[in-house]
Amino acid sequence: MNEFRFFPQAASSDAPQTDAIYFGLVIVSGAVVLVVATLIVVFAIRYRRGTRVGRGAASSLASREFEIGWTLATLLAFLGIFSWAAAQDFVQLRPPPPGALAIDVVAKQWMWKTQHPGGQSEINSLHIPAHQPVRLLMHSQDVIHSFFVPAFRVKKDIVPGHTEELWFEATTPGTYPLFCSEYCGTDHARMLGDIVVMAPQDYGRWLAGQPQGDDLAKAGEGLFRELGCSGCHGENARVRAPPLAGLFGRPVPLSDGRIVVADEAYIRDSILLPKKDIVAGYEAIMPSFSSRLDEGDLTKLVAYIRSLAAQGAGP
Ligand code: HEC
Ligand SMILES: [Cu+2]
Repeated sequence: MNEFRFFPQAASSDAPQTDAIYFGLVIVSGAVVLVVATLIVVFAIRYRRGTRVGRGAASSLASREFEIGWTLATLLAFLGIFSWAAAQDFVQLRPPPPGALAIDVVAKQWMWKTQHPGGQSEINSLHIPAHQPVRLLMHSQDVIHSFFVPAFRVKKDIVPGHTEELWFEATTPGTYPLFCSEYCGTDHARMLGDIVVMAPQDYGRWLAGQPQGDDLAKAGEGLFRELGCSGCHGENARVRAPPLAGLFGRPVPLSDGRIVVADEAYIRDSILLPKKDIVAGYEAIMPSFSSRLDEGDLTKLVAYIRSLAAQGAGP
């Protein structure tokens, strides 16, 4: 599939920094190893049995100051690398830039399912535009998997029951391997995929050519009725349940006094574990839907509720 490479291509905006940190560490560690190994050899020869060299108390050079200085210097060098890595790379990895393209990823034994905002879905592949931040919202349907794209220098474990986020910006069009890097069962080694980075106009053309999957939010609206959500959350419901329009991104006061922001993870938990966070002023009468929904359905429902925020209308 892919030709052998000693070092993976660097195809994301983050890759050069990550590589700089990697090589920085290798060089500093290499230098330390070299000095220590050389000293071991030199001392072994110099102080071998029978040589006539002084073995008395430490000479002035091997003083306490020298030892303290040497220990501090190495410590500071490595602390320096640590803060360099933390400040430049790790911290920057956290919040995705606003306007990032949001793509849903479902991992399961043994495949990757990806879905674009327009509803176009793919299996074991993901097409993305270059030079645009892409934000992945990832879920696992069974066990722990791990999304690993060496060319982008990104890797993130996907724990069932959690919403995991990851973002990157691809820089070079091409096809790059995607691996699962958490042992997840018999066919773990075959849980592979391709990340296809395209020039933005090619991506637009590719999207338009895909079979028009049901728009995610629209499919979610259908489910919302079928599952009976609208029976409680709809306008004419007889039960008292909070209206969901405008919910997404808003802070929600809970009955235990906490205030949480209604993000994707909160909405998923509201559907799967309604007893976990009770909205202040409401009875905990909502049933759990965890046994009736798979990841695909959940993604659709969340997309629907998210779209209500944008329109400001609906149930
Ligand atoms: C039996 C009535 C009932 C049904 C059916 C129901 N809900 Fe609820 N739902 C409630 C009530 C009451 C609350 C507020 C108390 C709580 O947080 O548990 C709530 C809370 C929520 C919240 C959090 C709202 C907020 O303001 O923070 C979301 C999201 C939600 N429901 C979505 C759904 C979805 C999606 C479905 C269908 C799969 C559904 N509900 C089915 C009654 C219901
Ligand atoms: Cu896996």
